[in-house]
Amino acid sequence: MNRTIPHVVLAIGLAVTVTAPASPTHAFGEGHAKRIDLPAPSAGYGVVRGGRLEPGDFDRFRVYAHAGSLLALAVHTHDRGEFDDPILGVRPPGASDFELLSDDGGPGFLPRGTVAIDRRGVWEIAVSGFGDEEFVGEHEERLRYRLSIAAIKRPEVVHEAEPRNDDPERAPWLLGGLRRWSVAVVTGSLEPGDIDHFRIPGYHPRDVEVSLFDARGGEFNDSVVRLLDANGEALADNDDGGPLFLSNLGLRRRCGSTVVAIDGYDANPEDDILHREDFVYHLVVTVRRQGKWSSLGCAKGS
Ligand SMILES: [Ca+2]
Ligand SMILES: [Ca+2]
Ligand SMILES: [Ca+2]
Ligand SMILES: [Ca+2]
Repeated sequence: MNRTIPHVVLAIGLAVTVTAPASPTHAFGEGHAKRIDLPAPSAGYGVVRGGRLEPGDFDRFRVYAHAGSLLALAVHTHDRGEFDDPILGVRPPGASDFELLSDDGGPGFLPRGTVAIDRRGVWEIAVSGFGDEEFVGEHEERLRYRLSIAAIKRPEVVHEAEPRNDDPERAPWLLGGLRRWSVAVVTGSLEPGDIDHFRIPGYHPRDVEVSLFDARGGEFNDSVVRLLDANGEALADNDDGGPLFLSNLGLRRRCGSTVVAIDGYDANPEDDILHREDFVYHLVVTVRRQGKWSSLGCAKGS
């Protein structure tokens, strides 16, 4: 099959641009020309691309990445991985083997993970169905997905508005929320007993997806993530959605701001000792605005 690969340029320090292939292969957003201006300041830049898989099909995306950066990738589906089972691969420039091969990083059967970029150039991201680890289309999956691609330019640099983020009412705002898709990337640090909050504005009905990553695939670090409304009421929480002990979750919000709380797993919540987690994390928040701005906007102050 004569495939045209969408080329996503994550130009660190500049707006993200996506150049259109000569003939888009799918109608569901793969390969359509688009320019996305991302909010600043941010630890990195992100884009979301929609795709569709059917038996015999696989999708490839090309991302220009800089040495020293980190790619954080997540595939989302409507059923949050309950039945859909895609896989994800990342191949370095000029390499024949995939460096990241993720099947069920989480939640459910969905893949996600990070790749440390050790050389500048065009990295290939491939999405296919369960069992197709050669990425040639040999699978039986039939699904629509969204691929969230975040490039963290300096993964060792923490900026999370500490100690202001201890207080949900003073926490930094993420995302303007005015675009159809928005991606925010924060590099933060959890120290024993620490909790970090970030706020997402509530101008609009929207789908919110929150993924927490570290540089080692969650093998040693154990987060808990909660979503709260502006009054501190719990909307959703997740402990080990994946990868491994890291957390991810999503929900649809009608109106009102949403607070993301990053906490460490506390093995004994009844005692006076708070969590002992101590690690640098990368938080990727993806917001998809629902409906038209003019007709579905939320009341001011909601
Ligand atoms: Ca899978
Ligand atoms: Ca912190
Ligand atoms: Ca904090
Ligand atoms: Ca956990």
